[in-house]
This record gives sequence, structure tokens and C-alpha cells, in this order.
Amino acid sequence: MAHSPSQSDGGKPATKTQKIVDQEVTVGNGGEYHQTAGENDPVLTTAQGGPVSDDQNSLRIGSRGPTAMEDFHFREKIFHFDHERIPERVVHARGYGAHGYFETTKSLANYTRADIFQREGEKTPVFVRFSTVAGNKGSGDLARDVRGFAVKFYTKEGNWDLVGNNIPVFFIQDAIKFPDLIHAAKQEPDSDFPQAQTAHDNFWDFISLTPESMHMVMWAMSDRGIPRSFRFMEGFGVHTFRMVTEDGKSTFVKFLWKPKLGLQSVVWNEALKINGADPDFHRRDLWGAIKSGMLPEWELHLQLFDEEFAEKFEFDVLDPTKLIPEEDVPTICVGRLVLDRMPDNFFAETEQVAFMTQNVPPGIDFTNDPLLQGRNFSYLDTQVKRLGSTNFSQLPINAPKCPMHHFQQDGHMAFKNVQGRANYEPNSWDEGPRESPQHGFTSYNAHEEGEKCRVRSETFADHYSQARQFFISQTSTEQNHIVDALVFELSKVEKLAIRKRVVSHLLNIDKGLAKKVAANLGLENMPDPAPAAQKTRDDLKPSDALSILKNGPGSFKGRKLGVLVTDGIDGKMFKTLKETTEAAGGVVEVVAPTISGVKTSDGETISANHKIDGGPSVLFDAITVMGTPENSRALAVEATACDFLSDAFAHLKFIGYNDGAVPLLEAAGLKDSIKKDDGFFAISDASSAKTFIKACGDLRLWDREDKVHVRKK
Ligand code: HDD
Repeated sequence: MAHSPSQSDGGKPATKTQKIVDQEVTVGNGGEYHQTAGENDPVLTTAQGGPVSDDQNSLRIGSRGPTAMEDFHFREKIFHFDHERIPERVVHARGYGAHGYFETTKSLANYTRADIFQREGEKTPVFVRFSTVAGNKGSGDLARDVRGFAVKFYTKEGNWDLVGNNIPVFFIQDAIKFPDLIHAAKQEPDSDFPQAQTAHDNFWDFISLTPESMHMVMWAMSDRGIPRSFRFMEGFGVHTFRMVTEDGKSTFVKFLWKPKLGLQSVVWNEALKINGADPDFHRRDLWGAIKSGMLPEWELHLQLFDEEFAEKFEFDVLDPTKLIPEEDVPTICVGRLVLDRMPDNFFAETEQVAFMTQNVPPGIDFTNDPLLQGRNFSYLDTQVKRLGSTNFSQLPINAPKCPMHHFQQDGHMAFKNVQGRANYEPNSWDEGPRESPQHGFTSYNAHEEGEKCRVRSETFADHYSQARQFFISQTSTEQNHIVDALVFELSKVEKLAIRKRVVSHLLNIDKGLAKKVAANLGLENMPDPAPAAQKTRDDLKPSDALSILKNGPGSFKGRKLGVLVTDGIDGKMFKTLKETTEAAGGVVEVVAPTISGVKTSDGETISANHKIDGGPSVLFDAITVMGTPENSRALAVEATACDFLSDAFAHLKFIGYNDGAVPLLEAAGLKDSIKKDDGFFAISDASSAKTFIKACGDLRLWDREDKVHVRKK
């Protein structure tokens, strides 16, 4: 019986780290379990610090009587629980973040006075949050969607937030359209579905009535919309910003993040299945990589250009639906971003982090991009709504790491306030901070004048040329995936008129694309091309930087091999395969008939990471199956074991196998493929294991796609 009050520590908050250990528990009269504090354990307290004697039973009058109102511990506990949720972000609700640092590798002193870019080798702490856009906080990671890529640099001159996406252009040109775009993309308001997907009438209705969105639609429908993980995707600041020097010289700049591990996406059928098998796939990937010391890294690249280039460039650099091809303005690498620490607490850090585009240090400035101007208005507002107080900037994750002195005071939850008498300036008390014309932020001295008007600049009117340029820059595999994605999404659209209207825009991008989409939708009559303000240019050259497959890794580094095993396999061969994978920078996870693993022919145990029905092959970049003939035959009865193999084949993965696993491959319908398909590798020794892992560096056997997927030409 353990109903006696716990030992008090004087009401001080517990400081000892909690560990999961085999604790002794005692069972109370009613059968409930009690874990009572020992001599050195922290004592459970109320939020007021009062030690708690019993956390299993509320105070009541008689063992079967009503609960007493004076039970302050019960009241406080339930009250706090009732208030745990804060509003989720109106967009980018689902996200995951990590801490790290940015290291400047090239001084930009000639371009900007921003302190962060002055000294090579300087490290600046950062917090990065990745996200999907449309889905709610609890939605799946593999939704087809744009990914947010938001970086908070805690610079010595205040926080700089570069709030970007994994796509370098945006759907709309003017922030006033943002609520419409988001309303249309999210769940429909009457049914509240579908969530976390744009495959519905409202989205495509809006898109087809908003031709400026066509360029970004091409990106979102490409494999960029289903990244393999955050670690394998690019990030873009999207807008044109300015860098400004001490003496007021301005240079335009675009910001690009390039992942050191190369680009990689999944295939669509795989994405659908990952969402079921592991909705936290991207979260788990980032967590696992950082916890195991495989620190994700990106290079920061800049495109720097002047007014003269901006004048002669064929599109307006203020138009956020356009990019500047790297062939026109090559990028320069100026730093590296390394993520090395997961938050201690998701809510305190990842949920409460408040990014704001208007957070820029001296030396970085805005341009008149109308989307950026609107964003600068929106982000501050949203943080107050979400975090509940103007003092959100005092939260540790949001507070600058440089000294801060101002006269802002009070408000809800203020825990840092002015000290001393002076809470205004100027004052004659000789107290408090003073403005600094030398060090403070000054806006670029742009000359602005014009009539008040609600118009879109004529220079923003070409909506199709860069959409076409993106399409023709893709490999034929990638072009096919764009066709498939459009056909998938439009097949979920119920109104024929909307489907046709989308195709009418595709006609302005590429006739072949429009024809394939129409054929695979079964459209009987091709619509006329949508009326266009400007004719599509066909003189823009393909840009290799726009393709994922042309920027793949060429190695298996950072990737995962799933090995399906049965009892009785050769333990040495398994070890060799594991070591070969790890030597290439990859990771092996074992999938077995039971979670306790399998016994090798030598009687050793190989422990499992997944039981077969919880570890489908969609969770891995490549797979191997190792078995004995007898145990493979026995496992062939298990449908999920056959799915493991047939899915890996359908998802174009490389498949390693030993002789003993052949009965299982045959049961999965892959008998002929073992001999004919270039993606199968018999593994029998160190050399064949090496050959297999080397081939896995190509990630997929794209040539197989035509054999597993029907698409009308
Ligand atoms: Fe935004 C969040 C990126 C246009 C209004 N946005 C948000 C986040 C990212 C972006 C990555 C999540 C930040 C985080 O992880 O907390 N947004 C973009 C990009 C845009 C863009 C790259 C176009 C280039 N956004 C945009 C417009 C508006 C907003 C035009 C409104 C006028 N965005 C918001 C917001 C959010 C937000 C409502 C929701 C949660 C938040 O800010 O903190 O203010």
C-alpha cells in the first residue's frame, strides 16, 4: 500500500532528468498502480510547487462518493490539460524542426554589411522548420504538397528569418490572393475533406481560373511535391531580396539551399502507401539521421545580380512566379547549414517557433515584390494569434541570442521587463538604450513614386513560358511523372469543365503534355487553349538545375536498405552486406517474421527493426531478401512478405537476394524478372554485395517503369 504522502523537497521544481527504468510499483486498494518517490527521486508537485501525495485518485467523499471541489490538484491538472492546444498554423501546420548552425564560407563584405556574411568560418546558430503547406497538424508527411523550408538565423545583429519553400516560385503574384489560394487548397468547407491534398474540385477550380499559378503547378505536380525526406530537397527564398553595403550600394539576391546528399523523391504510389505505413516518415528520417550522427547539410547558394541584369532579364525579377535560371545567373556558394540537434521538446521549440519574413538584419533588405510586401504584413499578425501574446518574442526559441534593449513592456506573459526608471526615450535619466544611426537598420534608399492604383504590372503577364521551360528541362521519366500527377489529381475532380479548363492551360505550356493528360483522362474533345495575355515563348533553353534526376546523389550515402530475413540464413553474409552498406554511408534495417528477429545458421540472433507487416518496403530506398528455401516457402504464405517484394519491384527499387530467397520472389510473381530485369542482384559474397550497393546509388531503375505502369501516349 502506498497511500502515504511522498517525501517533500520543499516544493522546489524537480530538476532530475526522468528516465525510463524498471521501477518498483505498488498496487493500491482499488487495483491502481503507484510509483512513489524514493530518497533521490524528484517529487511530483502541482504547478504551484506543492508536493503531491496521490496522483491516481481524486479527492472524494467516501470511496464511492462525489468528488470534492476543494481538490486543487485535480482542478489544476484538468484545467491545464484543457488548455494544452494552441491554434495550429493556418498554413504549414504540420512541421518538424531541428537546431544547427550556419557557417559562412565566403565573405560577402563587398555586397552587404550584414554581420553574418563578413567573416569566413563564422558560425551562427540556427533553427530550421520543414513543413507541408495544406495538411493539418496531424496529417501524413507524404502528401503531394510544397514543403516549407524556414530558417531562423540567430545573428549578432538580431534574428534573420529566411522563410522559404522547396520550390523557387509561388502560385500567386499578389499577397491579396493568398487567403483564396489557401481556402481553395485546404479541405472544402462543407465536408471538411479532403485534407492534406489538392486533388479536389476547389483547388483545381481556383488554379484553372488563376493562370499565374501554372508555373508552380508544374513544380508541385513534379516529384518535387513528394520528397524522399527533408534531407534530400532544395530550399529557396523565392523572392528577390537586396543586399546592401555600408555605403548604401544595393545588389539583388536570390537565396538557394542545396542538399549535400543530392536530390531524391519517392514515386507516387509509394507516397500513398508511406502515408499509411508511417505518416511520420519525414519526421522519423530527420530524427534518426541527427540522433545517429548523420548530420544533414545544405550549401547556401546565392544568385547575385544588378539593376542592369534585372532590366534586361526577360521576366520581372519582382514577380514571384518566375525564377532566374542558374544558366543565366550562376550561383555562388557562400556557406553551409548543418543540423546537429533535435529539440528537447517539440511544443516549446518546433510548435512555438515564430518565423517572420520581416526579420532581416542590417544589410539585407526587401524589394517591391508584392507577395513579399504582403508577407511582411502577415507573419507578425499570425504569431500573436497563434502564440497568444505580443511577448512571443520572449520565448527562448524566438528570442535573439544577441543583446536586446528596448522599451516595450508588459502585456500577457511578460517575463522580461524594463529595469530601472526609464521606460521611454529620449529621457534625461541617463538610462536605457539609444538609437544608433551607425549600427542600426537602414532601408535601401530606393526612389519610389507613382499613382495610387490597383493594377498588376504588364511585366508580370507571361504565365506560361517558364512553366514550359520547367517542363522541357525534365528527363522523360520526370515528364511522365508530371503527366501522371496531373491525371491523378484531375481524376479526383468531379466537374468535367474544371478538368478541361486545366487542360486548356496545359496547351499553352506544351502540346504533348496536354495531349497525354487529355488522353489519360479520357477527354473526348480537346479544349481550345486558354486565352493568354502573352504568347508562350519557345526560345527559353532547358535548365538542368530544374531536374531532380539530373541532380541525384550517385551514391547510397544517407539512404536505407531494408533486409527481409528468415531463420537459418548465413549470418556472415548478412554481416558483410551490412558492413558494405554502412561503408557506403547507408543504413540497414532488418525486417523479420517476428520482432524478436531470426536465428542464423550458426545459431546467432539477428534482431529485427520491424515485423514484416509493420515494415513494408516503401520505408526503404532499396531492399534485399535473404532466406533459406524452406523458410522462404513458409514465408510466402504471408501476403505482406510478398507485398514487400512486389511493391519494391513496382516502385522501381534495386533488389538484392540470395539463392534461398528465390521461392519467396517467385511467390511474389517475380520469377521471370529475376533473370530479365537489371535491378536484381544475386548476393553471395563481399564483391557482389559491393556491386549491389553501388548500383543502389542510382536509387531507382527508371527503365522498369513502363513494365509496371500503363500510360497512354
Ligand atoms: Fe507563408 C507560414 C513560406 C507566402 C502567410 N509560410 C509559412 C511557413 C513557410 C512559408 C515555410 C511556415 C513557417 C514555419 O515553419 O513556422 N509563404 C511561404 C513562402 C511564400 C509564402 C515561400 C511565398 C513565396 N505566406 C505567404 C503569403 C502569406 C503567407 C503570401 C500571406 C499574405 N505563411 C503565412 C502565415 C504563416 C505562414 C499565415 C502561417 C503560420 C506562420 O505564418 O507562422 O503568416
